[in-house]
Amino acid sequence: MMKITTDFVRYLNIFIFAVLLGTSFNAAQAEESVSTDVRTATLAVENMTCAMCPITVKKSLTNLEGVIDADVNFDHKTAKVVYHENSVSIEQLTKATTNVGYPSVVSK
Ligand SMILES: [Cu+2]
Repeated sequence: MMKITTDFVRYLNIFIFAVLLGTSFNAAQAEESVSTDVRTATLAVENMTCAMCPITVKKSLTNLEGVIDADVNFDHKTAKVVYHENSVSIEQLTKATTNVGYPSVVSK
């Protein structure tokens, strides 16, 4: 009876260790593939003349493969873009807004 209990506890410990090992391994893998190439760029965007313009600018950016989100601010005439730098370049970002009539450059 005592032996069974000890074996069970030992088995349980090994099981918990394996689960923890698996969890930390998966977390490290996920971080490598998802987080490390995520960057934020702020673009200064020209030609936005009304409150509808930011919608077109945002769409031109978020349509690009590798862009996670674009926050376009009409008052500040900026577009804050979150993107995967391994998938899309800053040149592609500025070109995308320029192609729909809103030339942009990287600000700071
Ligand atoms: Cu407009």
